[in-house]
This record gives sequence, C-alpha cells and structure tokens, in this order.
Amino acid sequence: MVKKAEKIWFDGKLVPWDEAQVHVLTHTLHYGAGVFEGIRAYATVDDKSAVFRLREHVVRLFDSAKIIGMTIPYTVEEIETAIIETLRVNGLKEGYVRPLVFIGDGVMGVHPGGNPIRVVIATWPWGAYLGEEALEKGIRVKTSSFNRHHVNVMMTKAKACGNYVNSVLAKTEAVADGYDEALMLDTQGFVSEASGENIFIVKDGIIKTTPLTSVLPGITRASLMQVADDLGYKVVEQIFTRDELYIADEAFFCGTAAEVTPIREVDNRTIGEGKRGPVAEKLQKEFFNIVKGGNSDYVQWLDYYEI
Ligand code: PPE
Repeated sequence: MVKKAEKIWFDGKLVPWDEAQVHVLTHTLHYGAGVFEGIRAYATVDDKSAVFRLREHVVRLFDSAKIIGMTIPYTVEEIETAIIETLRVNGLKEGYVRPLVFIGDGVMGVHPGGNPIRVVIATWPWGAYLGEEALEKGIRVKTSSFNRHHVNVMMTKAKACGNYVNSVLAKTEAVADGYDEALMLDTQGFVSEASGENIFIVKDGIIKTTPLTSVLPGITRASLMQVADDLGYKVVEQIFTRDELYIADEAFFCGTAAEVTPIREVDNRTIGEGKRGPVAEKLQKEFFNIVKGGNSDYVQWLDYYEI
C-alpha cells in the first residue's frame, strides 16, 4: 500500500489525500492519454532535503504533454514550486513525487474535445523500488514475450500513461514467472529497456547503453552517463543484442524509482560474477552520494528545501 501523505496538489490547490478524487468518466481513465513524472527527493548530508534534477523532470513532463498534444495550464516554474510546496506541506524530508497530467471528464469518445486538462502532484515515502537487497545483490531478469513499443505505435519520448500498459504486461508476466523484472526488446529484436528502467552493460571496462530510439530518455540514465564520463570511463550509446547482454561483465538498470539496480541473472544465465559488479558499485555509490548532496561538483542537480 502507498503510504498516505497529508495533502495532494490538485489543479492548483492542496487538498486532503482522501479527497483527491475524479469522476469515473475521466477521459484519461478510459483512453490512457495522460502524462506523468516520477521524481525523487532525498534527505541531504547537511540535514536539509533536495529534489534531484527537478528542472529536467518538469521539462520532460511538458515535453511528454507536447508529444501527446496536451497543453498544461501552468508554467514550468509553477509546477516546480508546487512540487516543493507539496513535499514541504507533507513534511517529507525524502520521498517520491508523482505529477500526473490528465484529461478530465466532459465529452466521451476518443476525441477529447474541450475536456479540462487537470494536474495532480502526489508525494509519498517510497523505499528501494526492487527491494533494499536488490541494490546490493542484484536482480533476476527475464526477456519479455512483449516487445517495447514501435516508435510509430506509441511515442516513447513521452512518459505517457497508455505506454505503461506494455510495462504492466511485461512486469506481471516476469513476476508471475518468478523473476524480479522484465527486459524488453524493441520491435527489431535489439535490447530496449525494462518496464520502468533503462539499461547499461559493461564489457572490458566500456560502459554501453541503448540509444534513445525506442526508450524513455531517462534522467537517471543521462546522469549516470555524465558521472561515468567524469570518473574517466568510456561510455557509448549503441544498439546491442540480448546475447551481448548475456556475456557482459556487468549489467544494471537505472531509473528514478529503481535508482541503480544491478542485474545478476538474465534468462537463467549468470551475468559476470552473479553479483553487483565493481563499475555498478562505483556508480551506485557516487549516485547516492550526489543525490544526498555529498559531491559539490553536482550541486546544480539539486533543488534544496527545508521542512
Ligand atoms: N524507462 C521507463 C519505461 C521508465 O518508466 C522509467 C522511469 C525509466 C526508463 C527511467 O527514467 P528516469 O526515471 O528518468 O531515470 N520509471 C518511473 C516509474 C516507475 C513506476 O513503477 O511507477 C520511475 O522510475 O519513477
């Protein structure tokens, strides 16, 4: 169960958690045309709090809306302020932030007509997405029987609600089969991403991630590429196949919710030594240090607030 916070920001007002409700004829509930974000705030080493890459997340929310053809009735700055305000009013020193932009009720039928565009921002405490142990020991993954979206079927640069039907199918299949997460291939058969994470592999010291073609342009992905580069690693964006993943020295997923999660097994094949590899460990350690304000070189990625 989601751990309730006190308030949810809803169309410009902070309302009690239980009162943040919508009509059953809400357009997005039927047709899936909505967009959302997932953002994390962390308690920092100096006893404050900071939202990680707030601007990038809010800009991606607006980009997603543009792709879907929705106009958000607020500015980027207004949404940023609302996010910080919601975290503060809920007394959350750290937590997850879920902005959602959706089409409200009015007309029915696929064409949304003039139905209102509504915005909510919910926040709640959310620990390690795949479990605390996963961060240290790594997870077991299965290639999904579902492909990731073809770019002319759904648009993968948008973090759109409807895109996640594909994720739900893949994830429930993987869990039912006894795995922690699903790896999806693109419609050409190359490695794409997981149900809610981007992927990296490491071979002979070179770090590789998929190009952005069929994946969500992950903000954690971009951050890790930058950090790895700053640490002196060679990082490349290049398509790769599932057998290349099988014989990688290391592999890991990343995302706001999943943070940096090592992969210890794919399709019943051990990856590397079957545990968190040294590159994953180093990047994970540096990532947590940065999000908690421990490395001043990346302070521009943090928006501080105080409770
Ligand atoms: N790919 C997908 C499909 C995806 O959903 C996410 C985030 C990412 C990549 C990584 O993006 P970023 O968070 O910017 O690094 N998935 C969000 C939702 C997870 C959920 O179960 O809900 C998240 O991590 O917040």
